[in-house]
Amino acid sequence: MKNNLNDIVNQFDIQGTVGEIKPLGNGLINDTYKVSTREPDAPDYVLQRINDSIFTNVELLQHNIEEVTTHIRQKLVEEGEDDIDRKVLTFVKAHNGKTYIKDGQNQYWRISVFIPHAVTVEKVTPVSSYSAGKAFGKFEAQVADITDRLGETIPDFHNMELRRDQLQQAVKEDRAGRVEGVKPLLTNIAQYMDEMCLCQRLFREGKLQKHVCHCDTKVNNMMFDEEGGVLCVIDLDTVMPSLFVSDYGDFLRTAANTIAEDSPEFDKIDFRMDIFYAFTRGYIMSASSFLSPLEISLLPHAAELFPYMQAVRFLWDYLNGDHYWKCNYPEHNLVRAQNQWHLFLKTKEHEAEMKQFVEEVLK
Ligand code: GN1
Ligand code: MG
Repeated sequence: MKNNLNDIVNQFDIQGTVGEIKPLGNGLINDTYKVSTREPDAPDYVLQRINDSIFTNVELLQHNIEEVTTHIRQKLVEEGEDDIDRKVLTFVKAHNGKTYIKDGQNQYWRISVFIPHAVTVEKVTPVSSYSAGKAFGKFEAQVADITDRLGETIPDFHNMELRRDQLQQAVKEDRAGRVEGVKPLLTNIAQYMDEMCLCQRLFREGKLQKHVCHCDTKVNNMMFDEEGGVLCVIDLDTVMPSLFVSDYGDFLRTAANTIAEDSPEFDKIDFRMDIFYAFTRGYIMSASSFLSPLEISLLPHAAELFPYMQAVRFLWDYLNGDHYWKCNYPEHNLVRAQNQWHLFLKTKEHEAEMKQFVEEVLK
Protein backbone atom coordinates (compact mmCIF):
# COMPACT_ATOMS: atom_id res chain seq x y z
CA MET A 1 0.00 0.00 0.00
CA LYS A 2 2.61 2.47 1.15
CA ASN A 3 4.82 1.95 -1.90
CA ASN A 4 1.90 2.32 -4.18
CA LEU A 5 0.86 5.63 -2.57
CA ASN A 6 4.48 6.73 -2.66
CA ASP A 7 4.60 6.11 -6.40
CA ILE A 8 1.46 8.13 -6.86
CA VAL A 9 2.77 11.09 -4.86
CA ASN A 10 5.99 11.03 -6.82
CA GLN A 11 4.09 11.66 -10.03
CA PHE A 12 3.36 15.17 -8.73
CA ASP A 13 5.70 18.17 -8.54
CA ILE A 14 5.97 18.25 -4.77
CA GLN A 15 8.74 19.91 -2.79
CA GLY A 16 10.86 17.76 -0.49
CA THR A 17 10.87 13.98 -0.14
CA VAL A 18 7.98 11.82 0.97
CA GLY A 19 8.04 10.58 4.56
CA GLU A 20 4.95 9.21 6.22
CA ILE A 21 1.58 8.75 4.45
CA LYS A 22 -1.39 8.38 6.82
CA PRO A 23 -5.20 8.38 6.39
CA LEU A 24 -6.73 11.81 7.11
CA GLY A 25 -10.22 12.86 8.23
CA ASN A 26 -13.51 11.01 7.94
CA GLY A 27 -14.78 11.85 4.45
CA LEU A 28 -17.30 9.41 3.04
CA ILE A 29 -16.76 10.10 -0.62
CA ASN A 30 -13.05 10.42 -1.38
CA ASP A 31 -10.14 8.55 0.29
CA THR A 32 -7.85 11.11 1.88
CA TYR A 33 -4.27 10.87 3.18
CA LYS A 34 -1.81 13.23 4.76
CA VAL A 35 1.63 13.10 3.14
CA SER A 36 4.39 14.35 5.43
CA THR A 37 7.65 15.47 3.86
CA ARG A 38 11.00 14.90 5.55
CA GLU A 39 12.38 18.41 5.22
CA PRO A 40 11.12 20.94 7.81
CA ASP A 41 10.91 23.72 5.24
CA ALA A 42 8.94 21.69 2.67
CA PRO A 43 5.14 21.76 3.01
CA ASP A 44 3.10 18.66 3.81
CA TYR A 45 0.42 17.54 1.39
CA VAL A 46 -3.07 16.08 1.17
CA LEU A 47 -3.46 13.16 -1.22
CA GLN A 48 -6.97 12.25 -2.37
CA ARG A 49 -8.41 9.51 -4.48
CA ILE A 50 -11.30 11.06 -6.39
CA ASN A 51 -14.52 9.06 -6.30
CA ASP A 52 -15.28 8.94 -10.01
CA SER A 53 -18.47 6.92 -9.60
CA ILE A 54 -20.06 10.05 -8.08
CA PHE A 55 -18.01 12.61 -10.00
CA THR A 56 -17.97 11.00 -13.40
CA ASN A 57 -16.37 13.95 -15.18
CA VAL A 58 -13.05 14.27 -13.36
CA GLU A 59 -11.64 16.58 -16.04
CA LEU A 60 -14.47 19.08 -15.52
CA LEU A 61 -14.35 18.65 -11.76
CA GLN A 62 -10.66 19.53 -11.60
CA HIS A 63 -11.10 22.28 -14.17
CA ASN A 64 -13.68 23.97 -11.90
CA ILE A 65 -11.48 23.58 -8.84
CA GLU A 66 -8.43 25.00 -10.63
CA GLU A 67 -10.35 27.99 -11.97
CA VAL A 68 -11.79 28.76 -8.56
CA THR A 69 -8.62 28.39 -6.51
CA THR A 70 -6.47 30.30 -9.02
CA HIS A 71 -8.99 33.10 -9.16
CA ILE A 72 -9.32 33.42 -5.38
CA ARG A 73 -5.52 33.41 -5.00
CA GLN A 74 -5.20 36.20 -7.56
CA LYS A 75 -7.82 38.28 -5.72
CA LEU A 76 -6.07 37.79 -2.39
CA VAL A 77 -2.80 38.92 -3.95
CA GLU A 78 -4.47 42.02 -5.43
CA GLU A 79 -6.02 42.82 -2.06
CA GLY A 80 -2.58 42.62 -0.44
CA GLU A 81 -3.61 39.79 1.91
CA ASP A 82 -0.93 38.08 3.97
CA ASP A 83 -0.70 34.33 4.68
CA ILE A 84 -2.37 33.54 1.35
CA ASP A 85 -1.32 29.88 1.33
CA ARG A 86 -3.66 29.30 4.25
CA LYS A 87 -6.56 31.28 2.76
CA VAL A 88 -7.04 29.27 -0.40
CA LEU A 89 -6.29 25.65 -1.33
CA THR A 90 -3.35 25.02 -3.66
CA PHE A 91 -3.48 22.05 -6.03
CA VAL A 92 -0.20 20.62 -7.24
CA LYS A 93 0.55 19.89 -10.90
CA ALA A 94 1.51 16.35 -11.83
CA HIS A 95 4.23 15.53 -14.37
CA ASN A 96 1.45 15.13 -16.95
CA GLY A 97 0.71 18.87 -16.63
CA LYS A 98 -2.70 18.34 -15.02
CA THR A 99 -3.78 18.60 -11.38
CA TYR A 100 -4.70 14.91 -11.32
CA ILE A 101 -3.38 11.57 -12.51
CA LYS A 102 -4.98 8.27 -13.45
CA ASP A 103 -3.13 5.26 -12.04
CA GLY A 104 -2.73 1.73 -13.47
CA GLN A 105 -6.04 0.66 -11.90
CA ASN A 106 -7.92 3.55 -13.52
CA GLN A 107 -8.17 5.41 -10.23
CA TYR A 108 -7.89 9.20 -10.12
CA TRP A 109 -5.67 11.04 -7.63
CA ARG A 110 -4.92 14.66 -6.79
CA ILE A 111 -2.72 16.49 -4.30
CA SER A 112 -3.15 19.79 -2.49
CA VAL A 113 -0.89 21.58 -0.06
CA PHE A 114 -1.71 20.79 3.59
CA ILE A 115 -2.76 23.92 5.50
CA PRO A 116 -0.81 23.95 8.77
CA HIS A 117 -2.21 25.01 12.16
CA ALA A 118 -5.80 24.88 10.96
CA VAL A 119 -8.87 23.11 12.31
CA THR A 120 -12.45 22.34 11.28
CA VAL A 121 -15.47 22.38 13.61
CA GLU A 122 -18.27 19.84 13.64
CA LYS A 123 -20.65 21.57 16.00
CA VAL A 124 -23.48 23.76 14.74
CA THR A 125 -23.87 26.73 17.07
CA PRO A 126 -24.98 30.31 16.41
CA VAL A 127 -21.29 31.29 16.51
CA SER A 128 -20.13 28.67 13.99
CA SER A 129 -23.19 29.37 11.82
CA TYR A 130 -22.40 33.06 11.70
CA SER A 131 -18.82 32.20 10.63
CA ALA A 132 -20.16 29.79 8.04
CA GLY A 133 -22.53 32.42 6.66
CA LYS A 134 -19.69 34.87 6.29
CA ALA A 135 -17.29 32.29 4.85
CA PHE A 136 -19.63 30.79 2.25
CA GLY A 137 -20.92 34.25 1.28
CA LYS A 138 -17.37 35.49 0.86
CA PHE A 139 -16.43 32.45 -1.18
CA GLU A 140 -19.34 33.06 -3.57
CA ALA A 141 -18.44 36.75 -3.76
CA GLN A 142 -14.84 35.92 -4.68
CA VAL A 143 -15.90 33.73 -7.62
CA ALA A 144 -19.04 35.58 -8.72
CA ASP A 145 -17.21 36.96 -11.77
CA ILE A 146 -16.06 33.65 -13.29
CA THR A 147 -19.37 31.80 -13.64
CA ASP A 148 -19.04 31.44 -17.40
CA ARG A 149 -15.70 29.64 -17.03
CA LEU A 150 -17.15 26.75 -15.00
CA GLY A 151 -19.33 23.79 -15.98
CA GLU A 152 -22.02 21.95 -14.03
CA THR A 153 -20.47 18.75 -12.68
CA ILE A 154 -23.98 17.55 -11.78
CA PRO A 155 -26.21 19.28 -14.35
CA ASP A 156 -29.34 20.94 -12.91
CA PHE A 157 -28.41 19.70 -9.45
CA HIS A 158 -30.80 22.02 -7.59
CA ASN A 159 -33.39 22.52 -10.33
CA MET A 160 -36.79 22.12 -8.63
CA GLU A 161 -38.63 21.57 -11.92
CA LEU A 162 -36.32 18.69 -12.76
CA ARG A 163 -36.88 17.17 -9.29
CA ARG A 164 -40.64 17.60 -9.80
CA ASP A 165 -40.49 15.81 -13.15
CA GLN A 166 -38.41 13.00 -11.66
CA LEU A 167 -40.97 12.50 -8.90
CA GLN A 168 -43.86 12.49 -11.37
CA GLN A 169 -42.05 9.93 -13.50
CA ALA A 170 -41.44 7.74 -10.45
CA VAL A 171 -45.14 7.92 -9.54
CA LYS A 172 -46.11 6.96 -13.07
CA GLU A 173 -43.75 3.98 -13.18
CA ASP A 174 -44.35 2.87 -9.57
CA ARG A 175 -41.42 0.47 -9.91
CA ALA A 176 -41.36 -0.59 -6.27
CA GLY A 177 -45.16 -0.70 -5.86
CA ARG A 178 -45.00 1.94 -3.16
CA VAL A 179 -47.18 4.73 -4.58
CA GLU A 180 -50.40 3.58 -2.90
CA GLY A 181 -48.79 3.90 0.56
CA VAL A 182 -47.62 7.49 0.07
CA LYS A 183 -50.69 9.11 -1.48
CA PRO A 184 -51.26 11.56 1.42
CA LEU A 185 -47.64 12.77 1.29
CA LEU A 186 -47.83 13.12 -2.50
CA THR A 187 -50.99 15.21 -2.14
CA ASN A 188 -49.36 17.44 0.46
CA ILE A 189 -46.28 17.92 -1.67
CA ALA A 190 -48.33 18.72 -4.78
CA GLN A 191 -50.04 21.63 -3.02
CA TYR A 192 -46.78 23.58 -2.86
CA MET A 193 -45.18 22.52 -6.13
CA ASP A 194 -45.93 25.68 -8.14
CA GLU A 195 -44.80 27.91 -5.33
CA MET A 196 -41.57 25.96 -4.93
CA CYS A 197 -40.76 26.14 -8.66
CA LEU A 198 -40.75 29.94 -8.46
CA CYS A 199 -36.99 30.37 -8.91
CA GLN A 200 -36.87 28.17 -12.00
CA ARG A 201 -39.60 30.32 -13.56
CA LEU A 202 -37.74 33.50 -12.66
CA PHE A 203 -34.60 31.94 -14.13
CA ARG A 204 -36.37 31.17 -17.42
CA GLU A 205 -37.76 34.70 -17.51
CA GLY A 206 -34.20 36.02 -17.17
CA LYS A 207 -34.83 37.54 -13.74
CA LEU A 208 -32.40 35.25 -11.96
CA GLN A 209 -28.98 34.15 -13.12
CA LYS A 210 -26.75 31.31 -12.11
CA HIS A 211 -23.50 32.05 -10.35
CA VAL A 212 -20.80 29.91 -8.84
CA CYS A 213 -21.96 28.18 -5.66
CA HIS A 214 -20.22 25.78 -3.30
CA CYS A 215 -23.19 23.36 -3.20
CA ASP A 216 -22.04 21.45 -0.10
CA THR A 217 -22.34 24.07 2.62
CA LYS A 218 -21.73 22.04 5.75
CA VAL A 219 -20.32 23.58 8.91
CA ASN A 220 -17.25 21.32 8.70
CA ASN A 221 -16.38 22.50 5.19
CA MET A 222 -14.43 25.53 6.34
CA MET A 223 -11.03 25.84 8.02
CA PHE A 224 -10.29 27.98 11.07
CA ASP A 225 -6.97 29.26 12.36
CA GLU A 226 -5.94 28.69 15.96
CA GLU A 227 -7.54 31.97 17.05
CA GLY A 228 -10.93 30.91 15.67
CA GLY A 229 -10.82 33.06 12.51
CA VAL A 230 -12.04 31.51 9.25
CA LEU A 231 -9.21 30.79 6.84
CA CYS A 232 -10.95 29.29 3.83
CA VAL A 233 -13.70 27.10 2.47
CA ILE A 234 -12.77 23.51 1.57
CA ASP A 235 -14.29 20.45 -0.15
CA LEU A 236 -14.68 22.06 -3.56
CA ASP A 237 -15.94 19.01 -5.49
CA THR A 238 -19.45 20.34 -5.98
CA VAL A 239 -18.48 23.91 -6.85
CA MET A 240 -20.51 24.80 -9.95
CA PRO A 241 -22.89 27.38 -11.41
CA SER A 242 -26.27 27.23 -9.67
CA LEU A 243 -29.06 29.53 -8.53
CA PHE A 244 -28.45 31.66 -5.41
CA VAL A 245 -30.67 29.32 -3.36
CA SER A 246 -28.08 26.51 -3.18
CA ASP A 247 -25.59 27.52 -0.51
CA TYR A 248 -27.91 29.48 1.69
CA GLY A 249 -30.75 26.96 1.51
CA ASP A 250 -28.75 23.79 1.99
CA PHE A 251 -26.83 25.11 5.00
CA LEU A 252 -30.04 25.94 6.82
CA ARG A 253 -31.68 22.67 5.78
CA THR A 254 -28.95 20.70 7.51
CA ALA A 255 -27.92 23.06 10.33
CA ALA A 256 -31.25 24.44 11.53
CA ASN A 257 -33.08 21.10 11.82
CA THR A 258 -33.35 20.16 15.51
CA ILE A 259 -32.94 16.46 14.65
CA ALA A 260 -31.01 14.39 12.11
CA GLU A 261 -32.51 14.30 8.61
CA ASP A 262 -33.30 10.58 8.92
CA SER A 263 -34.75 10.60 12.43
CA PRO A 264 -38.38 9.41 12.65
CA GLU A 265 -39.11 11.62 15.69
CA PHE A 266 -41.04 14.10 13.60
CA ASP A 267 -42.72 15.73 16.61
CA LYS A 268 -39.27 16.91 17.73
CA ILE A 269 -38.55 18.70 14.45
CA ASP A 270 -38.21 22.44 14.52
CA PHE A 271 -36.46 25.01 12.38
CA ARG A 272 -33.91 26.66 14.66
CA MET A 273 -34.35 30.40 14.38
CA ASP A 274 -31.17 31.09 16.39
CA ILE A 275 -29.23 29.34 13.61
CA PHE A 276 -31.26 31.13 10.97
CA TYR A 277 -30.53 34.56 12.48
CA ALA A 278 -26.81 33.92 12.90
CA PHE A 279 -26.25 32.34 9.50
CA THR A 280 -28.34 34.94 7.67
CA ARG A 281 -26.53 37.83 9.33
CA GLY A 282 -23.14 36.40 8.34
CA TYR A 283 -24.24 35.46 4.84
CA ILE A 284 -25.80 38.80 3.96
CA MET A 285 -22.74 40.61 5.31
CA SER A 286 -20.50 39.04 2.68
CA ALA A 287 -22.94 38.07 -0.09
CA SER A 288 -24.85 41.35 -0.40
CA SER A 289 -22.06 42.61 -2.66
CA PHE A 290 -23.18 40.34 -5.49
CA LEU A 291 -26.75 39.26 -4.68
CA SER A 292 -29.51 41.19 -6.45
CA PRO A 293 -32.29 42.81 -4.40
CA LEU A 294 -34.63 40.13 -5.77
CA GLU A 295 -32.29 37.34 -4.59
CA ILE A 296 -31.96 38.84 -1.13
CA SER A 297 -35.72 39.17 -0.81
CA LEU A 298 -36.03 35.49 -1.74
CA LEU A 299 -33.65 34.16 0.94
CA PRO A 300 -36.58 33.03 3.16
CA HIS A 301 -37.96 31.24 0.10
CA ALA A 302 -34.61 29.45 -0.30
CA ALA A 303 -34.82 28.32 3.33
CA GLU A 304 -38.22 26.76 2.57
CA LEU A 305 -37.22 25.36 -0.80
CA PHE A 306 -34.39 23.14 0.41
CA PRO A 307 -36.26 20.90 2.85
CA TYR A 308 -39.06 20.76 0.26
CA MET A 309 -36.74 19.76 -2.60
CA GLN A 310 -35.02 17.21 -0.38
CA ALA A 311 -38.40 15.68 0.57
CA VAL A 312 -39.16 15.35 -3.13
CA ARG A 313 -35.76 13.79 -3.85
CA PHE A 314 -35.99 11.26 -1.00
CA LEU A 315 -39.55 10.34 -2.00
CA TRP A 316 -38.46 9.94 -5.62
CA ASP A 317 -35.76 7.49 -4.54
CA TYR A 318 -38.18 5.62 -2.28
CA LEU A 319 -40.66 5.16 -5.13
CA ASN A 320 -37.89 4.03 -7.47
CA GLY A 321 -36.75 1.35 -5.04
CA ASP A 322 -33.84 3.10 -3.26
CA HIS A 323 -31.06 3.34 -5.81
CA TYR A 324 -29.57 6.73 -4.94
CA TRP A 325 -29.22 6.96 -1.15
CA LYS A 326 -27.97 4.12 0.96
CA CYS A 327 -30.77 2.70 3.11
CA ASN A 328 -30.43 0.74 6.35
CA TYR A 329 -34.06 -0.45 6.31
CA PRO A 330 -36.86 -0.52 3.71
CA GLU A 331 -38.66 2.67 4.84
CA HIS A 332 -35.47 4.68 5.38
CA ASN A 333 -35.99 6.99 2.40
CA LEU A 334 -39.65 7.45 3.28
CA VAL A 335 -38.71 8.48 6.83
CA ARG A 336 -36.19 10.94 5.39
CA ALA A 337 -38.81 12.36 3.03
CA GLN A 338 -41.33 12.76 5.87
CA ASN A 339 -38.68 14.33 8.07
CA GLN A 340 -37.87 16.92 5.41
CA TRP A 341 -41.56 17.51 4.79
CA HIS A 342 -42.07 18.30 8.50
CA LEU A 343 -39.04 20.58 8.44
CA PHE A 344 -40.51 22.33 5.41
CA LEU A 345 -43.77 22.95 7.31
CA LYS A 346 -41.74 24.43 10.17
CA THR A 347 -39.94 26.81 7.82
CA LYS A 348 -43.37 27.88 6.54
CA GLU A 349 -44.47 28.66 10.10
CA HIS A 350 -41.48 30.96 10.44
CA GLU A 351 -41.89 32.66 7.06
CA ALA A 352 -43.04 36.05 8.36
CA GLU A 353 -40.25 36.18 10.97
CA MET A 354 -37.66 35.25 8.35
CA LYS A 355 -38.82 37.97 5.97
CA GLN A 356 -38.85 40.56 8.72
CA PHE A 357 -35.34 39.60 9.82
CA VAL A 358 -33.91 39.83 6.30
CA GLU A 359 -35.41 43.31 5.94
CA GLU A 360 -33.94 44.37 9.26
CA VAL A 361 -30.46 43.11 8.40
CA LEU A 362 -30.52 45.11 5.19
CA LYS A 363 -31.23 48.38 7.03
C1 GN1 B 1 -26.11 13.94 -0.66
O1 GN1 B 1 -24.01 12.55 0.77
P1 GN1 B 1 -23.98 14.03 0.94
O2 GN1 B 1 -24.46 14.44 2.31
O3 GN1 B 1 -22.67 14.67 0.55
C2 GN1 B 1 -26.59 14.75 -1.86
C3 GN1 B 1 -27.13 16.08 -1.37
C4 GN1 B 1 -28.27 15.84 -0.41
C5 GN1 B 1 -27.78 14.95 0.75
C6 GN1 B 1 -28.93 14.56 1.63
C7 GN1 B 1 -24.41 14.70 -4.90
O4 GN1 B 1 -25.07 14.65 -0.07
O5 GN1 B 1 -27.60 16.82 -2.47
O6 GN1 B 1 -28.74 17.04 0.08
O7 GN1 B 1 -27.18 13.74 0.24
N1 GN1 B 1 -25.50 14.93 -2.79
C8 GN1 B 1 -25.64 14.56 -4.07
O8 GN1 B 1 -28.49 13.79 2.69
O9 GN1 B 1 -26.69 14.14 -4.53
MG1 MG C 1 -18.72 16.62 1.05
